[in-house]
Amino acid sequence: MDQSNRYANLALKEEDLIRNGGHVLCAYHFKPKAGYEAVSTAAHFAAESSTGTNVEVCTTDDFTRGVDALVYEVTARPDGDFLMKIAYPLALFDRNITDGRAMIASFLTLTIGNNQGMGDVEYAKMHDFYVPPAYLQLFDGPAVNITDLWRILGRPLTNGGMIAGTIIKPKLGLRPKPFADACHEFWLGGDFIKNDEPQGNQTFAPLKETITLVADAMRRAQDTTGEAKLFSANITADDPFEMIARGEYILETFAENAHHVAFLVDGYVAGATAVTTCRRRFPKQFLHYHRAGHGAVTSPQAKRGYTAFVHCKMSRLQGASGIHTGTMGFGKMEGESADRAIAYMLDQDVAQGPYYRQEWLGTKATTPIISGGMNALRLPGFFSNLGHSNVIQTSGGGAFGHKDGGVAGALSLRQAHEAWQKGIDLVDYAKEHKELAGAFESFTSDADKLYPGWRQKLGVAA
Ligand code: CAP
Ligand code: MG
Repeated sequence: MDQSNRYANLALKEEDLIRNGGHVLCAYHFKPKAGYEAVSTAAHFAAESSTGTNVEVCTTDDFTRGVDALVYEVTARPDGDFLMKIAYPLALFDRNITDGRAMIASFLTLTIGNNQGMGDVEYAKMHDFYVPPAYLQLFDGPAVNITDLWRILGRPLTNGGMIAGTIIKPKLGLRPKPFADACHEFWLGGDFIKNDEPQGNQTFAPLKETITLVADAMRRAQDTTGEAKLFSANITADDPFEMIARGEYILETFAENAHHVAFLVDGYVAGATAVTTCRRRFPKQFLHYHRAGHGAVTSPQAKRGYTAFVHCKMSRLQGASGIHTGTMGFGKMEGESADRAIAYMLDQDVAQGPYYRQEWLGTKATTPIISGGMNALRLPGFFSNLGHSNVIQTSGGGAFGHKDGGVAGALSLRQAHEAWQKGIDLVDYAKEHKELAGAFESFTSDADKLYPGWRQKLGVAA
């Protein structure tokens, strides 16, 4: 059934929709199945995403029609598919009965819900969305971000620079004492340690035992170095009450250092409820959003779902203090240098996305967390591409893969950041900093690729 006359209005002007502020706007790359026409299929997509189904129903009234999602653009793309833009009336989105605020669950159920499996749609993937002020103000947004961590570290609260971090590796398989020993080692040279995304309460490393030892390791490392240290503890669980129990135990155990603790939530796999449980039950803690699993829908290979840009934008609305933003082609995970647009969208108050300019109206920034195959040698190129170093950077292999161990690995990360900040060539800086020189010898394939001739300059035999 062609529903274009009801769910498509290509005469609508985007600037009018934005000025009126009554709609969330979504841009999809979309392809109808063979034999289906683009506009009528888009109209059906909008129907299934709002007030309709595949046939007219007798219960529809004028009010219903007034909140229809409307296709306002269908434009052929060079790739052989279409750009489809849909305006979703704000009234469609669910609101809490407790405080009237908005929820990402409802945003996703409508805009990336049943429409992902329609028989007449080959694929549709959201590449950007626009949130008007009336809806933006209903989201929690971040309560804490890198500024709060710089304050704990005694850094300048503006441009406080890279927080040198690691992930305790191996990803799984360390019992409590070797885990805590690794934490202590890294903290003697670095700032920030996170649980790896699957680490929690495995039977070989009970959370309560591990956290007790890690809290002690933090105290000792702080005493030894005279520096504040940070730990991002994974509290992800299916059950919000389990998450709360973990968080409460962790804060109680870290005691006088409880404000040095961030909470890590595997936000993609555990979903919006888990993120919001953490954001609302522990609003004073840095909410570390790990995105493990996102690649299933955000990968450029995926034709459905939404992009990494969209995923990260949703996390700022939910209140992530920081989210893994990718290494923009400088690390081991999928990504490219243009992904810096994700970081700008997260930490600026006005940012241009692929299709929409978003004003965040004072919403706190979400800090880019840069991780995945990084080491000291890769940092300068990354920072130059991004244009700044106000990020949390976590190197797992890049720290504990250092030939001289975790302390040297941590120091090499700090030294690489210093060299970039000072505008000094990394090889030249390594001549005066042995841990950084050690990183060249530890990651020789990177060194050869990024710094040809490094061996001669550092007097290292081939
Ligand atoms: C990195 C990491 C991170 C990924 C996540 C890992 O370890 O701990 O989870 O970087 O990817 O498990 O691979 P390494 P992203 O430093 O040893 O690579 O940040 O892109 O979400
Ligand atoms: Mg990991």
